[in-house]
Amino acid sequence: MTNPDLRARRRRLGAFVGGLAATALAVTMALPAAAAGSTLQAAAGESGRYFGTAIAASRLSDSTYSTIANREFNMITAENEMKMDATEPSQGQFSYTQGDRIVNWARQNGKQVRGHALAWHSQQPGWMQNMSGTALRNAMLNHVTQVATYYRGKIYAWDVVNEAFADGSSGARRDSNLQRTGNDWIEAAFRAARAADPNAKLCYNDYNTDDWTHAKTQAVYTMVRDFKARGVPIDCVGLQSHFNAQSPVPSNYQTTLSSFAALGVDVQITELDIEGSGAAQAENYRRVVQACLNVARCTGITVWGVRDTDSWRASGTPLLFDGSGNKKAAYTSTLNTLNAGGTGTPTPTPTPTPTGTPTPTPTPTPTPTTPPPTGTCSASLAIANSWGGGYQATVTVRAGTSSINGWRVTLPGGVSTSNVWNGVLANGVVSNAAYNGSVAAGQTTTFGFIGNGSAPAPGALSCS
Ligand code: G2I
Repeated sequence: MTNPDLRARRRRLGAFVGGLAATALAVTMALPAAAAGSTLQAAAGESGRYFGTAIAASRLSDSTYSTIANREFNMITAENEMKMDATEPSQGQFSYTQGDRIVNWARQNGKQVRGHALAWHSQQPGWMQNMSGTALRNAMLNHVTQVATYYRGKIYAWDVVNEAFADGSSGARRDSNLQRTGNDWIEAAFRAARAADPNAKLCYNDYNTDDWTHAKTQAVYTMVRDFKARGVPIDCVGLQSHFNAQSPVPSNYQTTLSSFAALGVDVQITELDIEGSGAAQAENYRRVVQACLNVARCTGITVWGVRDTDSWRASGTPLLFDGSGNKKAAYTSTLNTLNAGGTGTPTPTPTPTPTGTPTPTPTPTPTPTTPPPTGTCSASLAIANSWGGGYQATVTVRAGTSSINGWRVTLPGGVSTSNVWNGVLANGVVSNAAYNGSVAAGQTTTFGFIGNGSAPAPGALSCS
């Protein structure tokens, strides 16, 4: 499961050797040969990424299937077993037997799990399909809360809401019983998921959102940007990326990934499959994998099944292994591309220093040529939502007559929270996240949190 970050290590070694050369020491130091990952998970792990697959619980007893899955993949998505119809077949009666088979298999084999999916217009249980209005909204929120709570601590990322936008050129939300409960159903689902499992990454997941110029892509982008601006808790965008001749890999795919990432969310390729065969299919896989590797916040790739015969569209032979479990050209192309790496280096996870390797001296931080701004700030707290036992607060931070480059807001005494977004909590003080510290004179930014117990009075907070 844990893959050595070989590429980062090679880079550190390179920097170290460069430093020695600069001090004019005649050193001939052979770098270790680049140890290529021999499985998809090992090769993706070289750049700190995961490589996953969808798993069907009913196939785990097939040893060809489970052997490949265990060897190649380190992120697991339940293909159907954690959907609404599977987990709440009767209202208020939750069933986790099939989902647990997959989660347990993953955990026993040292793999992480992507949860799929908490709220969706499709694959609703019959009782929910017939509901509307407030009753449906409450049932959906209860479902999100119950399922995310049950799996709390076991999920790397949840697809909180799946496929909520319409296809075509409208850029509108998809009509559905959930949409008809009010346009805010998506953010309500995200808030409920955050409250239930504060440590899972929360994703919006959709298909036909790969081409940057498509109205649906732009509509999802606009929603995510709005969520980030208003402090709705969202951490990632999932691009399903189901490709075929009618829906090919777009030439601007990397632009789509990097544009979402620039909003301050992770991007994950969540259901990749590409119909085809041979060299053409292999080339399409290469393009998708390379695009992810070139975007630092593209944190992993999941293919939607193991062998072609396991696919929801088996006749299109869209996966990396044939029906007998043999590696296809698309597999080799994917593996080689992962091993060659890209230009988007994720924030490095700490790797142990190899024994006997000198630690390079850190470069001193250059003295700033302009003094740090001295602007003051003010902050005010509002209660966005509350319920028995908890509440959601929004804090607006405003720069005074000068711009500020970083802020710290002291939460009111008695506030209990471990769940802050757009800010970093330490000892009752929230400071800016990496991306929202700079606020121009007179302008504002916001952060939010879910608090336990009763809400504090709204009003001014101390800001420095
Ligand atoms: O349709 C492809 C995917 C699109 N994005 C969301 C994913 O959740 C979706 O996955 C597919 C599964 O791969 C299929 O396996 O979702 C389908 C349903 O929307 C799944 O199909 C269902 C059939 O509809 C059922 O009749 C069948 O019992 O698969 C079930 C289990 O084989």
